[in-house]
Amino acid sequence: MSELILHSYDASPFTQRVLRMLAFKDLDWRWVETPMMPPKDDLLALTGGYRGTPVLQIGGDVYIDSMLIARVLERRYPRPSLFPAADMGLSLALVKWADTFFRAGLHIVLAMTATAWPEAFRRDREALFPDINFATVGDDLSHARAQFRAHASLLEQQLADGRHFLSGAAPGLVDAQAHPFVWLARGALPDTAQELLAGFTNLAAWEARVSALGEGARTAIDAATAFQVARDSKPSPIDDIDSNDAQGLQAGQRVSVMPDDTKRGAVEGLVTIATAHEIAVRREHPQVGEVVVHFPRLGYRVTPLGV
Ligand SMILES: N[C@@H](CCC(=O)N[C@@H](CS)C(=O)NCC(=O)O)C(=O)O
Repeated sequence: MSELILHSYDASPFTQRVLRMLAFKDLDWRWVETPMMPPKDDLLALTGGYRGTPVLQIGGDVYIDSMLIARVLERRYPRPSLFPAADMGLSLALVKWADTFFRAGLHIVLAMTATAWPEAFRRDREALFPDINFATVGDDLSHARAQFRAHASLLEQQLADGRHFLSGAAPGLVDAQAHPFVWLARGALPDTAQELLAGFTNLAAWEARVSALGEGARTAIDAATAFQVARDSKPSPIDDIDSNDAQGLQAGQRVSVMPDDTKRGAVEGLVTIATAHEIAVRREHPQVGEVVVHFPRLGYRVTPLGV
């Protein structure tokens, strides 16, 4: 039985990223489907307050964010590598580029569809993206369209020498990062996607190639089964504190950790890992027992709390 338990929903492009990673490594995994909006009591019991998707559980360790999940999968299943061009730092740095690509697609989708969304879902997403004004996002549609095409053109350019994947002959993290935003546009707004991707023949062939790799092998389970796994496991006993930590964090210190882009929720706990790449906190909940919740450091705000 696979140790990998993904808590996610399929409509999320960030979940799709992880599905591509699982595909490239041809992994078996178990799946707990999470709702697209609150209430998400099961997920919150596991994470301690993070409501987003994807979340990867391995025993009593809970990994937040597709980029940290990439590191974890690479560490545990090194072959085939997510970094076929031996460029891990650069590939991971491209997450910030990919976020900008996502934002262009998101603005288009919001501008063209959000007024037709069910009221409760629209309000939830407005709270999730406080930096986007849903009432006026449509005024800038033309710019968002241009940005989306400009981002997609970089993929077309990278593929212009006939390579099969963005890093070369084998698929890697950069493919997994970028592919979901083309997938999102094609699924949500096929006609618009057709216009904005017009003439990008290398990109279209790459898109089909990446999609054809699938998602590994998925087995659906319920949250209770995943919680039992957490209760039966001990989180990995790592205490890894960078002596040069930028915030001077210490093992055992109580902190809160939350994304610095959207309002996906904060998690409180005691620091077990504080490195330039990762922050992890230990916490307990009656349904899951003791777990360690891990986040990337990049893009997550750590706030020290009183004892
Ligand atoms: N940087 C995060 C972004 C995750 C993210 O924003 N996911 C969205 C769905 S695409 C989300 O969690 N939305 C709120 C929700 O589903 O409750 C990652 O790469 O995992």
